[in-house]
Amino acid sequence: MTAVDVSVIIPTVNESENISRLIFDLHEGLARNGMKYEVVVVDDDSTDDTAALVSQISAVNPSIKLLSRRGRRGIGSAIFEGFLMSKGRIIVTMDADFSHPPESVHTLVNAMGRYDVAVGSRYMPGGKMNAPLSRRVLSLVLNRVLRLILNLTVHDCTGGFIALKRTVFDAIGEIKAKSGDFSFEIIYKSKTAGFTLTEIPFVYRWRTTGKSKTNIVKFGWVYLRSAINLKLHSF
Ligand SMILES: Nc1nc2c(ncn2[C@@H]2O[C@H](COP(=O)(O)OP(=O)(O)O)[C@@H](O)[C@H]2O)c(=O)[nH]1
Ligand SMILES: [Mg+2]
Repeated sequence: MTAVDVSVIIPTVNESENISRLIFDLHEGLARNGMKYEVVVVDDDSTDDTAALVSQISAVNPSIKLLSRRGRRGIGSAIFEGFLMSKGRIIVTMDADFSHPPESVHTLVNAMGRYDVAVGSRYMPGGKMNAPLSRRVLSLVLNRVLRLILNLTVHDCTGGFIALKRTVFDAIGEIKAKSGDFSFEIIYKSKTAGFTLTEIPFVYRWRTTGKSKTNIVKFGWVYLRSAINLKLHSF
């Protein structure tokens, strides 16, 4: 076994109201379950205290790591650079705003006993998407279309809450997606490479503090283009 069991990668922009509490909750859930973990926060020029808070925590807990990017943006490349910096045998991607429940991380991690990739899903029995109606409808329609284009069995391919073995990351290589399309890039490439996937329901909570940086209408088009590119050029 490697020194680190689980690396949790969290992209952030202005999440000072969430990040300390999230790191604390992850520590409670993972360390208390006997897992050696690390948290890699990839921050893009937050103008609030996000980066300062993470570096303060990392000074007392070396399992918490900060990658501060300057003049850069994009969840996709943040996740990829977080992967490159991480050491865990298992890697988990999650948002900083509690939309992905920290208490569900160990459920995804446990699924790694039987599968190579575990996809957190809002769109299967037991899962739920709590968000404004327009956002829910657009997300559902987008997921239907993406499933068709990429021929996926997974019901939620844009959720961003995924656990994967490091061997999967080593095989699929660079993540080219710029934003939340990293989710279906990982799902599609790992499926195409022959890895096993499972879907685990989770209840998505709409953020209660801080602001969403997603414009789903704009991203809808970006996602469609990127799905078509994946289909035409990947592997
Ligand atoms: N590093 C990085 N993180 C980002 C960027 N945009 C959003 N995030 C983070 O990615 C996660 C999801 O973003 P969020 O704004 O909540 O989007 P939404 O959940 O789709 O409304 C949060 O943790 C954000 O702080 C970015 O450009 N760079
Ligand atoms: Mg969010």
